[in-house]
Amino acid sequence: MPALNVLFLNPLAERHIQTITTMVPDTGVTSCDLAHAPEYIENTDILVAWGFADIRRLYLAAPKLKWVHALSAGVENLIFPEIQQSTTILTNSRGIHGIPVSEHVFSLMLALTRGLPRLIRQQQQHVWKRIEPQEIHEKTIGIVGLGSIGREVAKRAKGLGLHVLATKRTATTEIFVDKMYPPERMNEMLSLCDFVVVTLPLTEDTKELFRLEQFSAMKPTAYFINIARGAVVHQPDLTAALEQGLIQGAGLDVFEHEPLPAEDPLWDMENVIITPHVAALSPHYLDRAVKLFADNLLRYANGREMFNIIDKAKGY
Ligand code: OXD
Repeated sequence: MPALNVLFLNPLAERHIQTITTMVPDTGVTSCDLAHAPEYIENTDILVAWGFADIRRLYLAAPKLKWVHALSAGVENLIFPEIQQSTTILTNSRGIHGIPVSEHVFSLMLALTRGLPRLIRQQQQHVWKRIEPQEIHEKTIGIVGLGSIGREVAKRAKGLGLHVLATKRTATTEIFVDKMYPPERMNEMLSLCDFVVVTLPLTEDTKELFRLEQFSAMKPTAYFINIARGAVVHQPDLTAALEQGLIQGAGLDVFEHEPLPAEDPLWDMENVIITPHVAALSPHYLDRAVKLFADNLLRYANGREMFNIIDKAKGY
């Protein structure tokens, strides 16, 4: 019997299993989907799942489980009363998202400012019609909730010649940020921004943080980019802000309800780019996530302090 049994609710390649067993040799690694997980859960010590997986029933049937790890940064479905009241450790994969998500943020910003949605529509109709794209150089970007993703956005923003503002709960010195704001001064920051990029986790405090008041504080020429969680925004207010021209446009990867319902008005807005929650995805995602998990597994196995532990009361 291996010393530790890990159950992954995601397919793994042989190299992923090797990454884990090279780090902690006496580990049994099984991977299956949620439907087959009850077959293995009795002997599982560590469960690895996506944050959106509905694992509650599985959790309640897991007598040995000591640790649940999220392959994602978001842990929304992994927090429920029973796990909150337990001593089960909950960790996430924060720290591996910065590269793909910041590249996605700039894809959206550049596509919106260079007029790509309109140019692609013209291409589909074989229309040769020149437009006047905008520049992002020397514009101001405001990053709401500066963390590891926000820092990668800030670094790239500086490289592209933007002024960088950011909100953060705890004051830190940030080399790529020109000015930091505490969360209670967010609206003041929003009023200065040409681009507002949301990189906050979803918690009780951040739920529906963006309402009409926040969109009204923004410039009518500003673009709103959300790669965090849809529920950080009151979506009907965002829709109204776009319809009423309170802001110029939006790049949205996340929504209150996913998939975004087919009848949602956001789909057909010419000033909106919609992507289906793919900002973090890249061919390197799982390799990075497994490496991060294996590093933490080694700490766990040696009784050392683990990283990326979620405060189950706060939700991040
Ligand atoms: C995540 C995401 O939470 O990709 O990891 O949204």
